[in-house]
Amino acid sequence: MPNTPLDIDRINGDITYQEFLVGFYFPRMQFHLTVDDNGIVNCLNKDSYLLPNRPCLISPSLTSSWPCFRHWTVQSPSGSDPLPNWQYLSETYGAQEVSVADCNTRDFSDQKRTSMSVAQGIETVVDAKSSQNLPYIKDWHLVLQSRTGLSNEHDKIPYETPKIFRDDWLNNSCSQADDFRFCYVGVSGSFTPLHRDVYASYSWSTNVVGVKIWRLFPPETAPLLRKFPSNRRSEGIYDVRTVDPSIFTGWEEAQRTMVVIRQNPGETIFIPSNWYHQVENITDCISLNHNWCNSVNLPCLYAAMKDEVEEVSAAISDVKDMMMRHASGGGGGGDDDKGWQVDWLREVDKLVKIDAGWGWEHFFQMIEFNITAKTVVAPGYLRPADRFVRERVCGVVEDFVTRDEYALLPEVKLVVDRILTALFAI
Ligand SMILES: O=C(O)CCC(=O)C(=O)O
Ligand SMILES: [Fe+2]
Repeated sequence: MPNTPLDIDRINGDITYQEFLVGFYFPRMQFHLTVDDNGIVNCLNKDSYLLPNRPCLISPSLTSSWPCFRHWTVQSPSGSDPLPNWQYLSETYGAQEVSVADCNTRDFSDQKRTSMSVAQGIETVVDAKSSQNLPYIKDWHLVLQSRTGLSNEHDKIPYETPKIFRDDWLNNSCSQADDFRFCYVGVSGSFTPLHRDVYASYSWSTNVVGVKIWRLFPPETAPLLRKFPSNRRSEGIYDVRTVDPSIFTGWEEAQRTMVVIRQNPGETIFIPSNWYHQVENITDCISLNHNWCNSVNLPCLYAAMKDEVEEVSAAISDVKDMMMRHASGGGGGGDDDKGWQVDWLREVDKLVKIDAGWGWEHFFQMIEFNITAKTVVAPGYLRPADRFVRERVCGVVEDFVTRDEYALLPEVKLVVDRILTALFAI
């Protein structure tokens, strides 16, 4: 029998960064907290979110000044919650590119996706309302694509990142290709299957229109959400509403940790690192969300990268054997030995990039870019103290310099060494 779902904190949008980071009572205690293997702080004060990695739901006052609430909505004839202004969205952003998921068609752990223009995507969504179809516009890079071709400022910048989320290293990267700022547009009934966010990043998501149900599971529950709990690569639950407990034997136990949240129009949810979540649109919905990271969850991202490398290495261990045999067969000495190891690390790195989206070089470039003063996007009062940042980055670098990738991949070593130099300046 399912237990009563747990709840999360509902907080006032006036929350300050210090309260969000570490809590009201211990604003200067960031250095004295104990940290577990994933960098999660065992914080004395549970009334905070970023350091203890706890989710929360924030009231509409956090985002009420956003222009999109005015321009993207129309009043409903019945006087209830505003509805999407499909015509405005299509006329303004119609030429941009999106992927549209068909929520009725599973594709491994995701849904079947089709690329199209925003105009076509919106037409698909509007047409679906008189059918059984469940189209869902996902991962629309609205901010990135709105930089050009729009004349009104409120269309170019329809919202601004709330202050408490400004310390964002993922979207402050050197490469234009990296953008994790999305708009989601779906019909009532559309959904996003159970997942953890990319690179173990955080997410924040604001409903501009509509109501969503979020089902959350804390990071410790992750093994129970898999077919074979001890095998990280085994199939995961796709839809928590239709789980077969004879296949997912941990499900009954997992359910006891599930948190079910109703997110109303204007509300913002904060999803911490490694929290699994499934999202269901109860009405037609438009939401804005960012995946983000900073010094606080950096250890989670680093741990996720190491796991990924380990998993890929295990999956292609036969290639390693082959490379080793080939090298020793060639009558090589020490240098040959190093040669095959470099090839092996590059092979793993290549696959990690394909699977996870980035490799070590890119990961450390992101860190370098963000600890270099000129690129910092958040002012001092919207990020942890410099000393905390330095300790966080040092922890990651100190571990990494013991790895083969540091010793054998010069392009990665170069970036890490530059970080070590930059740390002195913090
Ligand atoms: O709104 C959705 O359907 C998915 C959003 C999500 O997974 C996120 O914000 O992390
Ligand atoms: Fe997500």
